[in-house]
Amino acid sequence: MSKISNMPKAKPPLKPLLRPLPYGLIYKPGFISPPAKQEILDYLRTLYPIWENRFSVHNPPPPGQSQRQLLRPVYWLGNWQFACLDYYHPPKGIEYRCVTAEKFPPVLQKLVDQIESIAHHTFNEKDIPRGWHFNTCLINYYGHQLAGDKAIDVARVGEHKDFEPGPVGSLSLGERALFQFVESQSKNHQSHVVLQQWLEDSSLQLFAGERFKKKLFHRVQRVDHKGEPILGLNTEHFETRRINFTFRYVPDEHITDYQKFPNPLKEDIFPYMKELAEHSTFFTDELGKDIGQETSKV
Ligand SMILES: O=C(O)CCC(=O)C(=O)O
Repeated sequence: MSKISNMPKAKPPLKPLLRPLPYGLIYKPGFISPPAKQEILDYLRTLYPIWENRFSVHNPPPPGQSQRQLLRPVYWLGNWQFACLDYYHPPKGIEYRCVTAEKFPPVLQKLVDQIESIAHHTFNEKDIPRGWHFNTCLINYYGHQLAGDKAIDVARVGEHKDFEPGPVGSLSLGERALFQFVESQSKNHQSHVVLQQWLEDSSLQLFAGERFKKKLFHRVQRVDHKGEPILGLNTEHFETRRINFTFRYVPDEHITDYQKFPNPLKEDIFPYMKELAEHSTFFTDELGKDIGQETSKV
């Protein structure tokens, strides 16, 4: 008998327990390095997200619906799709939906370049429209609304589709979120969960194609509540425990400077532009250009 047989067997190296995901879906835990995460958090602490209403004077609630505030503070980069402008929704809803906004900071641009390259290497050409690149980012803050002595958990997003053409890339920071792709026949039918994925801190998710991007809806069902909130963010009366960035593509010709918007729509979004301008030289300049234009006409 060899001595070796009495020795404890060497354990096989631990493999990450990753299931093979179907075509159209990519998930990479740990995609954001710790230094990049720190840089993103430092950047987030310079932003002042806003609370938007879903409707406005010139886009009032349809019959049966009433004015409501979005469930979370948001910030957009590249272009701002104010909820009251009804979001970018081709083929019909393309004009005056996207207002020119601030550029991505270098740390996000670097990650975006990597994500685009992953998309080109993984997805079929037919699922990547000509000219596709990430030029739009929605930053969603998930957490608790603090109202007096009450803390209301609003960390969820109802089922919807992102209508911008091509793949969508999503980066997550903070507590993990349960993200679901669902099949939905109508508002009166219960949706059926097709696939769900926990989106962890520092992870990347990318989705594209007929099934995950075009056919299925997606939603955030809940966000864990196990760690500490993310501190130092400028979200008054709101405790944030997760931040998500979704990167999208809007063709440049559908992104319009504020000063070029028709007056009724300008009136609707002016209060938001003003609020953003309180902390952003970019938005101050955009409003300034508009005033310049008005006076130059006189
Ligand atoms: O927070 C997330 O993971 C997803 C956000 C989302 O669905 C969206 O921005 O459209």
